[in-house]
Amino acid sequence: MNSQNVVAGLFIFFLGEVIGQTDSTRRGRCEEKAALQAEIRNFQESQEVLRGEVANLREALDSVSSLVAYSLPEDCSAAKARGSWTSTTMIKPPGLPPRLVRCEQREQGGGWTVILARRPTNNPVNFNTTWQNYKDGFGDISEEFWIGNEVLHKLTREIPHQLRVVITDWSDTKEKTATWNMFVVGSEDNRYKLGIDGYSPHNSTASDELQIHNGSSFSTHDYDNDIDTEHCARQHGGGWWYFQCYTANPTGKILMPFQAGDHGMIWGVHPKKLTLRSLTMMIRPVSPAPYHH
Ligand SMILES: [Ca+2]
Repeated sequence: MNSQNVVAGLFIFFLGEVIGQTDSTRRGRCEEKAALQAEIRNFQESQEVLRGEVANLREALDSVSSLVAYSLPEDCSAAKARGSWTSTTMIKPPGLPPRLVRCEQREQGGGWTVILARRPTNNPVNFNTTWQNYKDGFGDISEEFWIGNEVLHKLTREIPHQLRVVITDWSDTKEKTATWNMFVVGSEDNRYKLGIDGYSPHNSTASDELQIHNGSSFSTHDYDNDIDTEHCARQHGGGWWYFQCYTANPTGKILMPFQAGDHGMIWGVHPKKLTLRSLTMMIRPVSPAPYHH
């Protein structure tokens, strides 16, 4: 064998080795690819399983939430009937989702759901607001708020309710109160029309400034439903059952004693007109705990 043949033989040998190695690398890559594909399949399968479990959990959570909602009291009188004395209570009004409300459980036997609260505060709530806000309710239930016209309608549409008002004015910080034995709020289609009657003079130290609002539609600065040629809500700065325009303006601005103006939180007309410092309105069923599931 001459040296040329040796070189050729070596060359062929190394070429064979290189080709063999390339083949094994290719085989290795194929195996890796198959393993990766299997892992991806496994991952996809476990993802499907997880998705199923999340759906099951969601379903379980829904039924727990509806159970909780079902077991909540419909209003503060139902809460009182179950022995609740707390002022902040989660209720489930008929036909509406659960919501936090303020209850008055001590005054006059309790069971009152507070629907409007006003008092001087460092963070006054803007009551000169939209139809939508008055529909849904707004403010802070530990300070100033409006409960919402939809809640008022749903609570009062089937169950006879009474209304109680507690006011103070700047000249006399002693509370004055008044009670009406009929209070009902119509649907939004009826522009949340007010029904009020049955002022009880023997039970009241505040004058009846609401009876005259009976039958009025609700108005806000973006909806003029009053019978006046003017837009009472814009003129007087609240959302209310204005007519021509008011004898009580509970959602007006809280004015200081030295201020004056018809846009204020006013109770009554001259010479009985009071500029109010605080006001609370609350309702309860005439008969206790009348709701049925
Ligand atoms: Ca008008």
